Amino acid sequence: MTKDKFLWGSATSAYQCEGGWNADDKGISNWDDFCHSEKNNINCVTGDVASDFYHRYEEDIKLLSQGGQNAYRFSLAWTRIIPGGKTNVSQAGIDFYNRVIDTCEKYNVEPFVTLYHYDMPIEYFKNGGWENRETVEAFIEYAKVCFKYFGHRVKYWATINEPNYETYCCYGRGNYPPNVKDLSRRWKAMYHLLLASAGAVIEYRKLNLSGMIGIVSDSYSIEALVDNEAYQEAIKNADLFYNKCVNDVSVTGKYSDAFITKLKSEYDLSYMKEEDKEIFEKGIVDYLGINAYDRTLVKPYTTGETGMVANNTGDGFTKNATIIKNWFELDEDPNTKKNAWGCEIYPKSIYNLLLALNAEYPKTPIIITENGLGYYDDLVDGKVHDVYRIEFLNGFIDWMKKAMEEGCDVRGYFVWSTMDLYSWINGYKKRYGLVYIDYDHDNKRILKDSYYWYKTKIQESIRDE
Ligand code: BGP
Repeated sequence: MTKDKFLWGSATSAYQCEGGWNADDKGISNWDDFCHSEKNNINCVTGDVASDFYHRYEEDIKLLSQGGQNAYRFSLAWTRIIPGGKTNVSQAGIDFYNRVIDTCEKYNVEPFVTLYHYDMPIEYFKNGGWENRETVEAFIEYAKVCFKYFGHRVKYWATINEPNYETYCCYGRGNYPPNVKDLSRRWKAMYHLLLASAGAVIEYRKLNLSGMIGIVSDSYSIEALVDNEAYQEAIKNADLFYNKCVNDVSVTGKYSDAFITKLKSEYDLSYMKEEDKEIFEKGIVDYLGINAYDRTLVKPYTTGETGMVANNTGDGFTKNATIIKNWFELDEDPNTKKNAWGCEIYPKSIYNLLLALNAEYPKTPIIITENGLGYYDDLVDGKVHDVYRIEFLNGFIDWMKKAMEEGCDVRGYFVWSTMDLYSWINGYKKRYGLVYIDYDHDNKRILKDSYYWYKTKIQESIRDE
């Protein structure tokens, strides 16, 4: 991978910002289906309109560019490109993303494209989703279509967004569709996600394009408040559970023995086929995309059944409690500040994480594909003074730079998110954007203080390079 300019950008995903859920040819996705069902009972909103990016992409990309950013990470909706989970490609879907890429070109913004960010055709989802190996084949066919149409225009590709966090929520916490609490199903779905990712990497390489392809992995600095053997063991187990389960396979082409031994002792792994080993080996990524929000504090497992609780209400006190029987439990540091959804405000975690990743995978470049702070922003007199977000992001960027000075090979950084958007189960009040969206007034875009701060931070960073 040749060294290009550092990517300074921000990110979104299709379901969270596009809206136009049934516009033109678009098929129905698992998230359309879930949000329209009675299972969507916490914040009861949908992504039907979301940030209306489907109609306002030009304004959003222009603002991003005027904010000094040189890259935009977004995802393609599988349901727009191949509606109905069949084989027919929708010209309307291709045209839409070509218009988005044209707009990026017009404003000198590098498009950074994720193939899959949680939303899949409902037809595959109803057939078992990622638990069904047929979805892997279907995804690879979809990836080939995307490379065919956009491969010559897009230099940065990501296969899958967060195989860990998605399956943690879908099959652990049970708050994302299919709302299951069964880790054996989680591991199977994750295996297929990783196989699909490796398969897409192989297809991309066959085309001999000049870009690069990686995976986006939510990864954590796993830490403990106590230093003894039992806590060290909990750290190791949590590292397997959250990080290495995805990163080892994607970066080294194989699972670690420790991980397989641990899984084998609890689950049937007959879906792991011998012939897949070659796919994983050939499907090694060019870079590792990291979504970094907070650290993970753990303690040893003591007692009780496996259970995971998510704070999706932003009530300021519900704990994101987790017990993984015989592995670890999540811990709490009463001295660290958190947002209303229980996310620690701890920028140094990016430094700790980057150093750990560099030690583990020294040859693989890293791109920070997401970093951001969810908050209840207030619009006062037409302004949003989000000092808390500025402080958070500034801390992360400075700690990232320190890690780079110490030898970590980081090639880009993306704020989550470009503008406010749908925050999955958390609805619309949990805002992450550099740009505020006034949902009550025609989705008007209003630049937050963090938007201006980021512009200056990028300019200063480029000057200091
Ligand atoms: C990541 C996802 C994003 C985004 C972000 C914030 O896990 O890739 O899609 O949503 O987290 O999370 P949330 O919206 O749940 O607060």
